[in-house]
Amino acid sequence: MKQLHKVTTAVGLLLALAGGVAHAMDEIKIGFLVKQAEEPWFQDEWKFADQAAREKGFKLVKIGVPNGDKVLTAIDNLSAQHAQGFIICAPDVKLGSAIVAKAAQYKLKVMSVDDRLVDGAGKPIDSVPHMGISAYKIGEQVGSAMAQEMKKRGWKMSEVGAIRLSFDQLPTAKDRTDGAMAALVAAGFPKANFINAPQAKTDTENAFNAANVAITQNPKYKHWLAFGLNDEAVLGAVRAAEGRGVKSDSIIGIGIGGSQSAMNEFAKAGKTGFFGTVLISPKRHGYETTLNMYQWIKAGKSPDKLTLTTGMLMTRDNTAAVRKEMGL
Ligand code: FCA
Repeated sequence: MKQLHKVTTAVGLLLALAGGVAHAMDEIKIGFLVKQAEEPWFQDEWKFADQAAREKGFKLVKIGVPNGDKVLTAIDNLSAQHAQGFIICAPDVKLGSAIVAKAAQYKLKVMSVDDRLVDGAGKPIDSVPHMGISAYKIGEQVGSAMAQEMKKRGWKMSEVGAIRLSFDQLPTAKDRTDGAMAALVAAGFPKANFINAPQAKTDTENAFNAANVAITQNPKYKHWLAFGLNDEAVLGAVRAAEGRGVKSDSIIGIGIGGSQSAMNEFAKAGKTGFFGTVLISPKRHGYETTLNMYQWIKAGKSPDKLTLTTGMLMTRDNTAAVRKEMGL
């Protein structure tokens, strides 16, 4: 009898364990991989992705992937943890084919966010659903807003240098700055007054260094414009201008993003050269992409192939209203 009891207990234990394993395998697990985890934009994306996970009861695995090695290890880890899919903003869009191959090897679904993956020939990989921003159009919003503010301040355009913080190896970055230049030119800004300032990486420090060179080499300008792919780029340029003695009313910097980096700047007691930003939606990019992935895994409903989100100009005068209108 005692023996039989032991056996039934052991069998019961085994069944419970097997059930637990089966449950862990059934559980929906989604990775969210971002290239620059320290950047407030990506923190916000993660925050909204977490919200989706809480609401739907799935597990979200957040991993920072600052380089190609980290990307490949992260995908290995996701597979080992029995995840079924992941969303990625890659540190280099040219990793596209490698990412797609690795995901296929493990039967993981993959979606990209912000930066669209490209193949060996530099062509966007259509088979990977993507959510990005309408880069050129948002760039035009930046350029038009600069032109308008420049006119309001009564600047002579011939005396203004426009620093283009560039990161042309990333298509969305190039489209953003191209859009800004086109809008400025359309408003009568002289093409010769653009100064290209290439960034080695898309963060404030690299933008600072690039802008510093641009300003030092162009002492003839009285006033400055600064634009780039994100708020960090423009903040770098604004800090560099301050360092070179440019007063805040002699520079108009307009970024793209609108997360904490911009909010901190607007919260400062005195106005700085960071005049505004085009607010984009971390909620759509974090919450919606994750939810799309969840429905893809759970119900086989594949996400739209391409979604491009819009933005709204935000300055220190209308921060609360614009954030509200964007649902933030
Ligand atoms: C790119 C930029 C980020 C953010 C995002 C929407 O990934 O590097 O700063 O602007 O697009």
